[in-house]
Amino acid sequence: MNSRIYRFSWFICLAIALLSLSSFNTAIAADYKIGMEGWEFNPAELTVHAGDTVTWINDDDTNHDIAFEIEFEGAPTLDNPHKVRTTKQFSLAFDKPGVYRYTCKIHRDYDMKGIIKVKLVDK
Ligand SMILES: [Cu+2]
Repeated sequence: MNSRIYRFSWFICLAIALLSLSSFNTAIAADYKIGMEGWEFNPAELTVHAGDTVTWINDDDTNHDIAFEIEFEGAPTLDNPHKVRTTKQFSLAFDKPGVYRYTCKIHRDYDMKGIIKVKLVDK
């Protein structure tokens, strides 16, 4: 075999290997942001992958909180909401697939609520 062709095909193999590695890395974990603005969560519905992190940012000039309807590790619940003061933020990692409904307990009567859907990571 012509040695130049041999070296070129080896280079192509290496390039493909590096490309697949880098796309694998970007699939490991992502950080999503949800605004708290005008007494609404934006987006109100968000789909992430297991292992991703969601950060809520309070852009309102009033305090909000976050309370999940079911208990899971690290999550504030209806009995113990996490207050997110104006200009502050709160982050939570979602490790298990499922549907996670939450509300701002302070403004629950104003329908301030959201859903996080967590999917399995595609392999
Ligand atoms: Cu609120």
